[in-house]
Amino acid sequence: TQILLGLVIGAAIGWALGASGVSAHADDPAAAAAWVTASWPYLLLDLAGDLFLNGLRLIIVPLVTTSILLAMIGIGRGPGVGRLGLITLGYYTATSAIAIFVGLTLVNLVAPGLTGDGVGLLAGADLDAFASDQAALEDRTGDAGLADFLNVFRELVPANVFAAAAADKLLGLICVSLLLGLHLARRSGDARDTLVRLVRGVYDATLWVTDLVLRTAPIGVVGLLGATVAEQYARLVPDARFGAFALGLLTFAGTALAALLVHALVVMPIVLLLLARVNPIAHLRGVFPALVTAFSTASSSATLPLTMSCVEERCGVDRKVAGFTLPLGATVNMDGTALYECVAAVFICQAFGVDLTLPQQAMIVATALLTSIGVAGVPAASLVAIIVILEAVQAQLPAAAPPLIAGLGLLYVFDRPLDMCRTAVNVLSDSVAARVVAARAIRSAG
Ligand code: DAS
Repeated sequence: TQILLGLVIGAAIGWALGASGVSAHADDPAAAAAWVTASWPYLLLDLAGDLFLNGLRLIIVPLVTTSILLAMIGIGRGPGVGRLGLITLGYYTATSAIAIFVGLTLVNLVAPGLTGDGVGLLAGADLDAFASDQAALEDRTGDAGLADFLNVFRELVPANVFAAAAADKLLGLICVSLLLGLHLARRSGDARDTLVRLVRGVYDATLWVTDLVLRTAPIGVVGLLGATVAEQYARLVPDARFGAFALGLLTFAGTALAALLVHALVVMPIVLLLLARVNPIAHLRGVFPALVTAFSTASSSATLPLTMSCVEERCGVDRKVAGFTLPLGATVNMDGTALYECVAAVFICQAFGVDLTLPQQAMIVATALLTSIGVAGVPAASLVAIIVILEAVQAQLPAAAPPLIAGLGLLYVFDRPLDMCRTAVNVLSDSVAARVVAARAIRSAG
């Protein structure tokens, strides 16, 4: 209830602050945003939000490493670990593929109807007016491409675990923890027992810190949401640039949101009922604090401590299963992101009049599935993945074709609110994975 209250209060304060900024600078979104972000209410909200976010990020590395180590030590000796790994990876692949299918279906239903010959949604859009957003996007993603994206998979084997920890590069830490945990599960002796006791001690201390940080969640959510709503409102609402094709952009955002809602409120409950025999309403209530935090932070990784706390304590999932599936899921299982990548890529192609063939859409599906594994659980992480998809399509188009990437700069202005929604779907799917694996692993062990 407190988190829900934080959500409502944060949104209300943010809305009021954003509206004040717009009324102070009605026809100049940049000035309105500057006014908001220099105001003392915003600075206080931003401080509260950052303190909460730092508290969550402080816990991620010790929590991920010790929870996976203990999970592997707990299950690594028995035959179940292989089965548990297979069920987990099978779930991740299947639900991300379903999410992509949901997104593709919706965007194909919506976009051609609006674009007709393909340019309808961007008709009237002076893309040069979005040059600053395009520049901001390129600043953020650099000259990202497939080669850069595959670097993410280089992190699977970190050259230095401390450097990986310092850079929040979780993929490498997870792999090292899985291997070391398996090793410790199959060893015995004093040295091994001492190391296990140390890991357990660090894990318990991390849980204590997690509990402290989570007590501040309501205030943290007010700060995070209030600052985000205020700034986004001031930046987006008065932006006359949208006028000519606001309908097109709102249609894109609406399509993405509808697909995310279908996945969260139809697909996920069906999976919970069929594969975990769990009441979806009870599950959603159990993980609600984590979903609100995911929405407020737009970061699956930062939300991980709360996701683990909700799934273990409010949903009753065994610590070994949660400790294995959730850190892995927060990094490689991103249904919302996979869905969004497809919707954005197809929407941009349609808007530029590029009617995708079935093989090209199949390529988008495969690329989205692969890249969603490599997307980090941090804000706006999927932009690089969408660039990879657009580049793959662009390579198949004639040289005279428009630069698809310019459409992404356009969607970039909307990215934060949509990122908050897709991150909440990512976290929801991670929590459902823990329920499914717990049910299947228990059934196979039983
Ligand atoms: N913000 C990412 C996450 O934390 C998702 C994304 O960028 O699509 O899950």
